Amino acid sequence: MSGRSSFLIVANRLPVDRTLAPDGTASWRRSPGGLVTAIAPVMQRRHGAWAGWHGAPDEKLAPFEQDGMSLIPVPLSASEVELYYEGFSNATLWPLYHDVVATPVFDRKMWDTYRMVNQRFAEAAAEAADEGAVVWVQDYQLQLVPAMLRRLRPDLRIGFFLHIPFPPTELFWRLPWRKELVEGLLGADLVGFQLPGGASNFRRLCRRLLGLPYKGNEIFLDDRIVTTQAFPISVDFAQLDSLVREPHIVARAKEIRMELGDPEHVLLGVDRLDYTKGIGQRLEAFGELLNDGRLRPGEAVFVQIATPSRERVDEYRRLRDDIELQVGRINGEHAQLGYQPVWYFHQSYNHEELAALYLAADVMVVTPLRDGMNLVAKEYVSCHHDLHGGLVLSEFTGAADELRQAYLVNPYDVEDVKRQMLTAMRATPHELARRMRTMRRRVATYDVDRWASEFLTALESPAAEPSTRRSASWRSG
Ligand code: ADQ
Repeated sequence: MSGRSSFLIVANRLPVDRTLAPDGTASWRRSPGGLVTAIAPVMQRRHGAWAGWHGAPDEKLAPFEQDGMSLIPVPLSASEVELYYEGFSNATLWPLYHDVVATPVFDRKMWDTYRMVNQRFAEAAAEAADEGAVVWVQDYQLQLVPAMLRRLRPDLRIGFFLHIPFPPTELFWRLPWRKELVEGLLGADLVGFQLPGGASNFRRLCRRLLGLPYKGNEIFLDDRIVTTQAFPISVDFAQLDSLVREPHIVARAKEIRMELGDPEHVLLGVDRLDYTKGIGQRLEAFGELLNDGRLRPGEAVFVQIATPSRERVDEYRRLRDDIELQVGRINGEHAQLGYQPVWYFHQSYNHEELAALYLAADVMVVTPLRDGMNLVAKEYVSCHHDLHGGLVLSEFTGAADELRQAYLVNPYDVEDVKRQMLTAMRATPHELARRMRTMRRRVATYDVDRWASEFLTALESPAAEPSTRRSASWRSG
């Protein structure tokens, strides 16, 4: 099977974006983000390949090379993008897995398309993988791929990682196609989750839905064992830490504060514009602090960066209108000549500008209603070698499990959010440094490299090998 890869990533998107030069020529640029950075060295070492959609509907592209990676574009038609991606992935699974904070859509056509597209990804992977290769499937858009791929290629070692939370049985149970989805995941040798809670939700579900026994991390199928385990994802700490020490980033951070009118406190939110992120909740808290007079006019500004996201899904369009109305109200009521309380940007930023913003912010406000991990919180911590800065962090993020020294909040409790925002603003430098030091130690130790290498080590350990059969002395536990 020469020309095939011994290491393969399968993800909804390829790790590249197409850019158009003014003269119309197209080229590919590596997308920003920790996943590619963490995996790139492994890809180069093992002649790795990556199968995923290239981002343009109704276009078929031949495989190509970029940055030492073989990229295998998986085509999607416009209607598949609508039904598989915007539909089943983002209007059904996304809200269902995030505590049903929006109502999931259950639509048979969406499901049929999801299944069909997952089959296409599995076939692309089967075609590209060398004998005995390691295949790592990513995220909720491709939950059927592990079983489909195993059927085509039983020789492979298959891992799956879910980037979003895995819900409790009671919520998952609503899904009309619950059995197929769980069987899809069980095609993997190793199923990874952000938190131990997600892994145990999954094991309990397998027992209740399929009657499968488990012990510890292992689920026992008739002929093999599936390992389930938490691998909390992280960021490239060293890269961010050195970036914010560069003079041009330091200068830019100072400039940002000046441009905001040099207030005492700069509060910052950075998110994809998504209803799970609790953007409305934090703006409400900030607005009330101004209404109550607990913040003096001019004392603090709130900068909210909201990356455009899933703009063709109804719920996201409504969210954008709601947030913009809320920002307009707060500014209408509290702005003065020379003072604007909320600065709202519906834009994407490059990583240098984002790093300067993190460095400029005294308080980072991260208030999701539910979030698998939340990398923004870890990025903020990585950018504060000055040990200045307070992190207000929702208890409902995966990151809250590790960053215990944050100012933890229940985002549903507006008084709690207000109190913790104020506490962070009024904290002494000594108190901020104490908290920040511990959080930085954690992120520096568990960075994204460690995440990837721990996952791959577990996937390739003998216990996870597909041939493993055990006459295990398990109990149904
Ligand atoms: P997301 O829901 O996208 O990720 P998050 O973990 O915060 O959430 O990652 C967002 C990333 O986008 C960060 O790296 C951030 O810097 C970047 N970003 C945000 N706004 C930006 C902007 N305006 N311009 C440029 N970059 C911006 C999903 C799950 C999370 C999980 C991750 C990784 O929902 O829970 O942490 O995957 O597994």
